Amino acid sequence: MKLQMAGLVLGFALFGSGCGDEDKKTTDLTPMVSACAPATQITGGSFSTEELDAGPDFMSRTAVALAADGSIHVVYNVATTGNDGVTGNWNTPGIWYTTNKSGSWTKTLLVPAEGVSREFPTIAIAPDATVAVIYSSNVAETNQSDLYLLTDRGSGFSAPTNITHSSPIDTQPLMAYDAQGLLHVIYQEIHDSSTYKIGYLQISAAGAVAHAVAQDTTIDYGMAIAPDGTVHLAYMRGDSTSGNSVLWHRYRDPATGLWSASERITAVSTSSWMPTLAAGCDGSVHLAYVAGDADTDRLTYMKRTAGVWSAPQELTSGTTDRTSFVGIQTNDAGTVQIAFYRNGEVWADVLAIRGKDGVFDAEVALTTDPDIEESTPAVALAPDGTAVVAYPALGPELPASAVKVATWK
Ligand SMILES: [Ca+2]
Repeated sequence: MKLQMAGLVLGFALFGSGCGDEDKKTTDLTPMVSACAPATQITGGSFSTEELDAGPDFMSRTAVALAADGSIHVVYNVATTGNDGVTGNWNTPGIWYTTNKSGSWTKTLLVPAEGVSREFPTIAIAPDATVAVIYSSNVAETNQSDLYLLTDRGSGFSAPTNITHSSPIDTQPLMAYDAQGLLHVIYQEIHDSSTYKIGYLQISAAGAVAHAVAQDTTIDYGMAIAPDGTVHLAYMRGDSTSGNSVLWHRYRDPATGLWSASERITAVSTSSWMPTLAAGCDGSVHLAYVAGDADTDRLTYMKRTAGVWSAPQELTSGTTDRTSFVGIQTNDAGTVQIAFYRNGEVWADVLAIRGKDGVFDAEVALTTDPDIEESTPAVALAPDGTAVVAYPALGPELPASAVKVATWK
């Protein structure tokens, strides 16, 4: 396996598009020395829930970001049903945005469906408070898909601009800002039915896009951006000998633009998948994922300190544990906030766990209604320890659904 992976030990040069000055901004990043800002660790507290949207349509794929002023920003898909009157299939989804920045929740149709699917919305907030949304959109009656960017610099969102323009199918973006305001985006490129690659691009504060493609093949990945601009990537690959899925990690050095060698970080004797990452200001990397056998799917945690990964730590238990859809964030105080979905003892609920230095409190159920299926939680975490978990809730009358946030106070 190591020999096979050796071929992946190659960086790739960034090639810019647009004017030269902007290219320099994206390629000549000066690495900064990470220093953890003063932050507080809150103890006690509990989650309280708000419903942000509800209706007869199918809501899904929530993403959430917290601004420095404490306001919550959520994007999600809404698809209507039964458009052809025959099959009752989901109609194409559009993207909605809601925020409590004004003091109360306001809801905006950010991108209408217009006959094609707008999917996988993701949101991030820059150090200068710019709100960025990226999503994938297909082209009518083709499988082609590109990524689009909208930004709100304080006076409303811009029109979407295509940031990939490439022939492969570009989809499922994940993104985060570094401390210098550079936006880093990891996404999936589907070149054909058997060729999946991880794409990577940067967007400068001025909007210049520079992109390149990592060569790894995967359909399951997580990413995190350290304050100094280091891009961390964890991803799942099949192990041909054991037949299990295993997790790998690599990172991009902002000073050289080169990617590290890929390092296998979970054992081939256990199946591991659905990696999600958070990067600490001290250079640490936090990984939450699912590890399973025939009977259980466990929420599992690992931490990378000074380049070394800790042993896997199971955070859930129970004989019918079916954990999935994991989200994780960390802050300058070292608090680690994880949210996840479980289809097990209590049917289809969202739960949360928080901890620090590998010591985690007992899990908290954010939802308990057996008639409602809550899933796919997205997590944001403020410097003061305030955590926000956003998720869609489906039922009990299908397709009626809702989007909710649970806030730790
Ligand atoms: Ca439930």
